[in-house]
Amino acid sequence: MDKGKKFYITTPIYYVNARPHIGHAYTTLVCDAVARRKRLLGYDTYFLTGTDEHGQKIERSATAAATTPQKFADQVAAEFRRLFDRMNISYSDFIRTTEPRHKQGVQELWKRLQEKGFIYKGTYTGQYCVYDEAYVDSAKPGDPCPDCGRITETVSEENYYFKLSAMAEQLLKHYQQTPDFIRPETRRNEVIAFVKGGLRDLSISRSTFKWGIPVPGDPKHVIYVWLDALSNYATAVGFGSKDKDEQQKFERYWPADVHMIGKEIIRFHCVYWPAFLMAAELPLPKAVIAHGWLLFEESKMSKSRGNIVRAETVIDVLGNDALRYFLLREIVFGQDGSFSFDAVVQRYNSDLANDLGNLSSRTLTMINRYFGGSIPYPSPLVAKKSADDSVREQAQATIVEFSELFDAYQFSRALESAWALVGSVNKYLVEEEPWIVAEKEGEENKARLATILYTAAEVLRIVTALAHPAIPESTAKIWNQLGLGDIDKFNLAELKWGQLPLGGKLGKVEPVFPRADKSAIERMQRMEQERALEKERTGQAPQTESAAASAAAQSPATTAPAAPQPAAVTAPGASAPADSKISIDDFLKVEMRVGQVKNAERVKGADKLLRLEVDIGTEVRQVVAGIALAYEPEKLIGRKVVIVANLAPRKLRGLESNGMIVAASAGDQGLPVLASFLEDVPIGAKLK
Ligand code: ME8
Repeated sequence: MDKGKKFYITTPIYYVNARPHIGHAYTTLVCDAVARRKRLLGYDTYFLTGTDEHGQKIERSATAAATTPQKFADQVAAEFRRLFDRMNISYSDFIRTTEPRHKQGVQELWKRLQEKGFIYKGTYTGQYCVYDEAYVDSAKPGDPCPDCGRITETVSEENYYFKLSAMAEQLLKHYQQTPDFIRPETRRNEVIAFVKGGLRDLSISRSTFKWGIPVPGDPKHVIYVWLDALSNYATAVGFGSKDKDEQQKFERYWPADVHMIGKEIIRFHCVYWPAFLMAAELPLPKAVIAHGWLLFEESKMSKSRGNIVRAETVIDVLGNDALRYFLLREIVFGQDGSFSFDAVVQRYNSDLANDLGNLSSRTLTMINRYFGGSIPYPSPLVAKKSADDSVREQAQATIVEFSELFDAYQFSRALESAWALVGSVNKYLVEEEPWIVAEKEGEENKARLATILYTAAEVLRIVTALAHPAIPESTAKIWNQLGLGDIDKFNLAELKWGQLPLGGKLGKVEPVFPRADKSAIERMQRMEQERALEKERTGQAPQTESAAASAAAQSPATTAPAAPQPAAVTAPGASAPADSKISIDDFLKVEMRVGQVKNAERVKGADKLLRLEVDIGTEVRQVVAGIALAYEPEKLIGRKVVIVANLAPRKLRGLESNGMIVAASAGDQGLPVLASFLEDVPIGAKLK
């Protein structure tokens, strides 16, 4: 390995208030693909991911889950790590912001900022969005956060401030001089406009809660969670450490080459972070690359919206590479893109099972059958055709094109170009009909057969090498079947036509991409549904104030605690921890009404779900409820129920659910028991 070439790439560190979903998996697997390619190209690659564990949001989440913030963080951080291991993510390091190495580094950064005169004390009175852990200078009391829409909270406290206003010019100069610092261009323009609009000093400490890193010399204050979190990129590679090896590590890897993030956290990464680094006189990262959002059912996949899909669901049914290929090929990197189970299965079948899978299995099977499993010698002179040359030329061009596109983060187009080559060679095989040539006698035919199969195998090798960072597991298998050993030892920088060892013995040939049938889609949908209901029933999920609210909002299942708990019915992002009291105003936000079931039927393919039509006086609502294990649909018709009427609608199994039926959870299995009245109550009556 060339020690001179290093590459340091990071994912955001993920909040531990939410369990991982495909959105988190997306950023991480994109970074993984980039890191894998860099490693194959000979770069000394450091790939960092981890979890963001401090702050008011996490403290409240822990309180709501009746546990300590540390235990809470331990549990969710372990879930992230398990998922990334399961996804075969090749991270070099997983940092947790509660680790001593990180705390020490953050305090060191604080001291430097202080020494250089960038920190002062003042009083902050204004609005704060706990969900985004962000100050909202533009908001008045009661206003929603402009980013997430949740109601901001008024805070008034003596804080430490960072002189962000002093950095504007230096930042603008940097954006100007380093056009590649923020990518893509649209995001760069957004950031420039934001900074040109004027920067106010930033409050960088909080004193009204405890869960954070203490301010050096003033432990009544904890360091603002974004200053804490952003520093992870430096502390993970040794910033602030007293250990010599760690210091050398920092020298070696800092600055990061790429911070990969979702577009919603661009301001923190492109304004605050470089400002902190400039003030501390540390080198800036080379690039911040912001991708778009994965959408599900047309809105951003996020826990608070309740429209998440877990990566495990796709992995369980179709494998890691199916998920990776889909996300890299289908989503235009940088833009928002929709996720759907149908589309994953379609892509998997067409590109992997059909195109690459067929190329691999028929080429290798024929080499086994006609050449005893040894790579045949292409005849340089006898029985050549121009079709052979065109395939070779396309392969050579693809190596260049793929590399340029992939290195420019245009994963979809890079894969498209590799698959165009696969398409060409599949067509070549159909036209050259090696299976017919094999039946003909004579040396010339034998030579022709050798050339055709060599050409196909060489394309297979080239595509396998190029696609390895994107779909590492299946390409490692194909590489092995080609008899080439460990693909991770291959030097991708030297990839060119003609490296397939002539006479080389194939490995054991087996299908790599079994076709997925229609039931795959149903299985994934069912798994998602069941996992959501299961978590809700067993309460295994770490419940945050917004988690609890979104659990109520998200799922029509009524196997949740008996009646809506106060914490479960505050709006997402609302501030009441479960063990504290809520005001009557909070309670009144929940609109509960008496409804009458007009119609009820089972939801096809979902054991636990019923589709109900419920008359609530002013209208008839469709509600999808997880009560099928306890109630026969026919017996519900005419029954009066209690419905939470002002929940955001949610789709389940393609059906929109408009509200939640209130039920107790009873017995060992937590079966639902519908709330009801002894006296007769009119339809539409409000509960209060
Ligand atoms: O923001 N589509 O953490 P977070 C695409 N702790 N990517 C998505 C996504 C979606 N629907 N949902 C999440 C934080 N992501 C802070 C970061 S860094 C110093 C601190 C990905 O748990 C995407 O990368 O909210 C996004 O930026 C990140 O998860 C947000 O994770």
